[in-house]
Amino acid sequence: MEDKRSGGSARGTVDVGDGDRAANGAASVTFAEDATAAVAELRVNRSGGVREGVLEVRGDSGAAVATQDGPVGADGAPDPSAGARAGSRRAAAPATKHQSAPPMMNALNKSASGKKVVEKESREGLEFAKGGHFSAWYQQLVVKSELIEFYDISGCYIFRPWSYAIWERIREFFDAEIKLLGVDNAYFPLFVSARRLESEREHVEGFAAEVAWVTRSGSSELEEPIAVRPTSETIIYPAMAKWIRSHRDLPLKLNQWSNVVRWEFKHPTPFIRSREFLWQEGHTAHVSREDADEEVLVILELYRRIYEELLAVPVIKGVKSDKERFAGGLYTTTIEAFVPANGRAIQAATSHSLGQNFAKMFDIWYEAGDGRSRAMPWQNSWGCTTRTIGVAVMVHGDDKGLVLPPRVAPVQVVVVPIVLRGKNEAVHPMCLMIADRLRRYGMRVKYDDRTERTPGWKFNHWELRGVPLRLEVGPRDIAAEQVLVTRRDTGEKTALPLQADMVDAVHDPLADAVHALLERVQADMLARATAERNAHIGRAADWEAFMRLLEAGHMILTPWCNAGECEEQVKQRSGECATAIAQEEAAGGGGLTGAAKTLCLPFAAEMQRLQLCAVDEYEAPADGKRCFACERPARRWALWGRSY
Ligand code: 87F
Repeated sequence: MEDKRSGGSARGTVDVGDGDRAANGAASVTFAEDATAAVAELRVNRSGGVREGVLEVRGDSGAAVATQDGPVGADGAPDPSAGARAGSRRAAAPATKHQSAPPMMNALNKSASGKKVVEKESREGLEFAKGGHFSAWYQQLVVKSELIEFYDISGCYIFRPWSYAIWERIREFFDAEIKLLGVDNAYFPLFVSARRLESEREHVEGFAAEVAWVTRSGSSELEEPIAVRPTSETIIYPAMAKWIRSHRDLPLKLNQWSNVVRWEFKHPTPFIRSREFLWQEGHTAHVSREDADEEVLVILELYRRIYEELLAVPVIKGVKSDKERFAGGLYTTTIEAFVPANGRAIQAATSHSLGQNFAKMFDIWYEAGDGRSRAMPWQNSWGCTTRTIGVAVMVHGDDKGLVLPPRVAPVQVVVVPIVLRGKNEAVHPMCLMIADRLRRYGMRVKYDDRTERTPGWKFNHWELRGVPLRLEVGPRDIAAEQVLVTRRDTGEKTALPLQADMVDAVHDPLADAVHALLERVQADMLARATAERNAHIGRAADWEAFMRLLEAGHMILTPWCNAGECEEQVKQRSGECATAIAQEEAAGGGGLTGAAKTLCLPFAAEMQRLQLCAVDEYEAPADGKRCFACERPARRWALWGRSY
């Protein structure tokens, strides 16, 4: 008899009784049957004054639960479960809103017992290749791997436990680190009055179209509409003004873990661009500009660590150009990640110096040490969102599914019993024992002891979900006193000795070896992603070279004049020159354009870390160099690219 580990098919059936439910994994939406009587109406203010685009949520009749108008209709992505296959880059038709599984995918058959069963054969795995139709691959992956469930309001997504657990890991890390910096968590209200929001009109103006408003409760109009927070400066700073009285009240360092709503009209993408998302927003006030400036970078470094150390995604640190910075502040620092599969950069997190701008707006003063004079504090704000998860999925995922970095994986090791008829008595207790040993060590372990699934089916199942290591235990392994470990990232298999006799209260050689392998996977994932990212950074001294690199899906480092009108022109010219593919992306959804923009002006130290240019070059970029676009004298190095 031989182990059935390699030839596993994904075939399986699920008993769904007599109901007509859609099969697992379909991107279909079921309208809530028990919709509450609560009625909410959001009016989206697109143009500052006139409110239009009514989104109405009605639950009283049990009929339509949501209606919606406005440019964002369907989730817009090619229907992940429709017929297009890997390799045909643009084969899929645009989705209709509430996708249900096409008939061929949803075959209901009668089982021997007479109950209806759903053939699961073609439902489990991915039908799109990452290198084929990237956005269809991504949309299907996040659903099939159980990170996301679609929802019946465009741009809103359900975070299933598999993704929420990743967010919890990020949160645990960051929360502990900021507490070491003396930051306290607090919670502020979800709603903000129009008066408050407008007290900051100058910078909110640019964002006004994205602010969602509540205008009604039940059937009565609210006296004054209230906005749902898109960010909390206008909510937090009036409170800070009350709490900051003397220099002894500083520094004041607050953080909030919350959701925010930005009614985006660009094409939504799970995790990457959604109308509601989770984030942390830090808001601090300091006596000196130096302290505030230092904190901006300390936080940026923590964001780098979230990406590089937890998510194994390399990022580039820098400062935003004047055009791209947060208009309410002095300067914005950023970390920029990159998705090689589609040549798109993505802003991964930002840390802002607000200077004294908001202190002026919100009348924040403190009595200085001399007891006579008053001064305004220097403020910062910083934020990192659930976009983190989407970036990691896009960077590491492959044609089999997710590839999760061990540090954030909800399950790090799955134990799969290889059970053969008549020979399995020893397998189950051995699996239990191994899982227990690994858990005691502190690893997150799942023992998949389902008897109705074959080992092969389980292999596919856990590969799709990205579990970093699979441990197989069969009679042959037990006889040989070993387990077979398979890495999700490389597929590499290793036999590890069980060494049960060597286990004592403090030592467990098997757990040591598995843990070391997890660390190796983590390090290799970052190294591979970094090498691939680096292979997509080019340098250009003139327009022609710039466009060539852009079209090849690269980020481009250039000497730049640092002028806003030049940046605007680059955006326009590069958009016009974009190839058919980029133009199609722009027209056909994805909310992506073919145009390039500045991603950041990388810090000198970062240029050195990434070996982006010679030492004497980054110190004096303007020396003899001209702007690649307008040919005026260069002042800065700028990193450009197509971006999310
Ligand atoms: C959308 C609507 C209204 C971004 C918006 O980055 C206002 C805004 O102020 C808005 N989108 N912003 C900038 C947010 C700045 C800042 N806030 C705290 C952050 C990090 C956390």
